[in-house]
Amino acid sequence: MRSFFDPRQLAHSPEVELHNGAFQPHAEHGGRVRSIASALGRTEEPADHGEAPLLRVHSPAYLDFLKSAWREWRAAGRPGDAAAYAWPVVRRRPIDLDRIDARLGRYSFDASSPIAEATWDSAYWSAQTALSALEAVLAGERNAFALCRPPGHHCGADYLGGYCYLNNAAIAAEAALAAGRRRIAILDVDYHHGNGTQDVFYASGDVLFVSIHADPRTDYPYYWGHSDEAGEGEGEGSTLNLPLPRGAGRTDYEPALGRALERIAAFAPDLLICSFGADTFGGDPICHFALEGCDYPVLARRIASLALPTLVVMEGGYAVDALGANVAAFLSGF
Ligand code: OKP
Ligand code: ZN
Repeated sequence: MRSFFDPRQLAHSPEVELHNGAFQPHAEHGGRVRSIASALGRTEEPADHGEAPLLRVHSPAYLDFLKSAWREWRAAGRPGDAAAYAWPVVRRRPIDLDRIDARLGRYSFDASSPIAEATWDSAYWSAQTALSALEAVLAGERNAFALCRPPGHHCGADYLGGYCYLNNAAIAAEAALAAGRRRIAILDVDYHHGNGTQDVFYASGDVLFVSIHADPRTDYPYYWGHSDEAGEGEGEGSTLNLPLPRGAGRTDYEPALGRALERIAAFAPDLLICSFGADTFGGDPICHFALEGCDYPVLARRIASLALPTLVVMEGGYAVDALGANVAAFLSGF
């Protein structure tokens, strides 16, 4: 399978994240994709598609914020990376405030995604990586893999969070629609619910979003991913959430995947985008499923049995020692 990767994605390196009440080294570090890239061997560098495809998903004000937040933070005399600590849960005033602290809260939903000096650049090339892999599929390649980092599925049109700044899968889906594809299915098989992707397409009937993830009653991101969220308006029925309990292994995962694939097949899309996280692995340090390395080719073969042109986009996965092998195992199933 052709794989795309840009080393500029390595530059993003927030020092710490707030995790379980303490500042800890950031789990989403460059070593993750280094491990994957070396397991894959050959990768291709993406072309630059510019900002227009990003603006099909994200608001101009949000992109301006992402580009300037770190500099504004430092200009305000702050140490370290730009990170939110106050959120406008109750929006009593128009939120377009000048103060960097206020804007950080306005454009984020959690404290796990600091903006470091190189964050914009890495997120930009992460999105370009997805767009270039998509281009290969649109040009006739059966499948392609986008080794994206930082990941994307938690961020929405105008908010970041969950290590995500630009929604790579959503940007690829919008680009595919702009290129004339009519119906896109997104299958999100990261451990965490892809709340950002769900939000972007919640009212869209031409993009089906299906996600298998840890039950948000016990797991991040808590406020999205429950089984009664099914879409709204023209998108009514085009969201399907399949939460699983902590501890789920292959025998729990396979029936959920069966339901997901049935729904996708019934939707009859022109293209499948698979948001793939290897944080479903039993050895993952921050997640609680129990998949094994040998399960990944089996699950991937089932997805490939849909026989749809498929773009695989990298999301999470934090067991760095096994990560490269697990991703390679998943891709081998195609
Ligand atoms: C990103 B991806 C729980 C904190 C959760 C954020 C996790 C983001 C995961 N104590 N921190 O979906 O793999
Ligand atoms: Zn995840």
